[in-house]
Amino acid sequence: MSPRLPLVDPPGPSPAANCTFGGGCGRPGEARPLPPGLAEKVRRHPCYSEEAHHHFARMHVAVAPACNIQCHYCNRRHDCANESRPGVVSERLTPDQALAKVRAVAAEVPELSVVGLAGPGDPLATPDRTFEVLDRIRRALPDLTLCLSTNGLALPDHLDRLAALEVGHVTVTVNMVDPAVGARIYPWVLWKGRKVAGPEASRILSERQLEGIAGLAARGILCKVNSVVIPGVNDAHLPEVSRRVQGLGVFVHNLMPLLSAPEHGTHYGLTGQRGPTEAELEAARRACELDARVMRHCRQCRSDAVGRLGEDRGAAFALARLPRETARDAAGVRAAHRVAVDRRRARIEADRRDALRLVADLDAGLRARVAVATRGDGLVNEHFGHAREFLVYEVGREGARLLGTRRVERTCQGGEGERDALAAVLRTLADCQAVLVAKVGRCPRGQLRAAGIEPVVVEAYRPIEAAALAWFARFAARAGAAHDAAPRSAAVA
Ligand code: CLF
Ligand code: SF4
Repeated sequence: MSPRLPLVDPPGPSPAANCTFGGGCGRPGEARPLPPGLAEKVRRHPCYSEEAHHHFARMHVAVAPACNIQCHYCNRRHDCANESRPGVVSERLTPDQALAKVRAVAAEVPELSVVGLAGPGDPLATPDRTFEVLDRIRRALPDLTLCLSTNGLALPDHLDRLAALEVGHVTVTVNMVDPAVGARIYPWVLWKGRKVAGPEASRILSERQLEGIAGLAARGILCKVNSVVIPGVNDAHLPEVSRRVQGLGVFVHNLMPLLSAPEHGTHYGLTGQRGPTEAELEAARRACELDARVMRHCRQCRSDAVGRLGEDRGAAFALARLPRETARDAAGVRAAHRVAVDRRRARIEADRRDALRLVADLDAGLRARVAVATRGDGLVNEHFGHAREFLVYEVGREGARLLGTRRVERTCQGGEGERDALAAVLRTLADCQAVLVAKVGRCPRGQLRAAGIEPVVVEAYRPIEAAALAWFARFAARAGAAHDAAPRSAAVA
């Protein structure tokens, strides 16, 4: 197959200049490493470090039943869209149930490193319940990182309590810093016992959010800002949001697409407000990347999600399935996993450095896009037909940089619907030059080729970045050969 032309992308940061976390991805020896304290804080947090998300898991405990504001992308029957895809939480937990669930997951999932409170309402709208849960988890399982997500309205009132419980990471959803924009997102907030509507509601919310974010920084609590990208409402305004929050010490900005299917019953869903296209989301992320680190591996997970990002083992830990008592907390098993991950990281980094040498002399402007099927561990280790998502990387001589994740239906479904699912995957990956997989069947292999996407199995079970670079070196050689051959052919003709 002759290679398609390399991409000519809109001007944007290069992979090396913008490793997603500017070194905070935890790669040893990255060009702009984070200060040691900060690097250590994100090293095992799957949301704050793209690199860590290959190795570590989070779990959410859905203990927050209520909210103190109204967002047009949410209704009270669904998960908090700040942190979840809209969908009903299976179970709302009491503090006792939450602790039992955390103990059970911790005993069974060695890669668990973070427990988060992220809905279905706002955890700080019911602070007593939230702090009871945080306190009990902190005492029972001190090696786990505590994380919390909030709309920020009540945040300034609880900063000291968060710090006292060593909650290391707080996400604040900031969709605007201009009340005129906010009035199109938030119909009301509950403030000092009364419902405030219009731009005044957004003014109060914004002031409280910014005050809370500054307070987190002052206490050494790492802050991530989530923003929902709403085309025509706040998309053009988000770079201003990024600048403001970056100035307050926010660690990373996560731009998530609005999900607004009519069946969710939200205001936006019912009034036809659409979410962004892939291109619009990418444009918004690039615009914000000029001022802030931008997260690209968020999965908009449920408020009761369990597992690595991209997998959901929540059903296996439903209340009815929890043991009456969990005898062990398996802290030793988790510690052993961390040691094993450090060894794996060293091997991955060595492979990456070797692979970078293969492409060091290529044209700096040469770029390609590859999709990767992975089950975790930072490896190309998933069968094409089993993949429920692909990670899409932009590859250049500086390295491979994650652009985003794309969900798909499994194409290997035992017959029914496979043809439609494959067609959908081909559309989803249409902008990619190759797809790196552990294995791929003959039929999809042919169809991928026909669609101009090279199926690559020779890099199976290698670390993702090294595999992408090795493929890129071959791709560039073929592109160069095709380029050299073209004038000669023309001359002969
Ligand atoms: Fe949960 Fe959020 Fe903590 Fe992560 S999720 S409270 S920071 S532990 Fe992560 Fe899920 Fe995206 Fe949230 S992938 S929705 S960013
Ligand atoms: Fe829903 Fe979360 Fe918004 Fe509250 S903050 S209305 S729970 S999306």
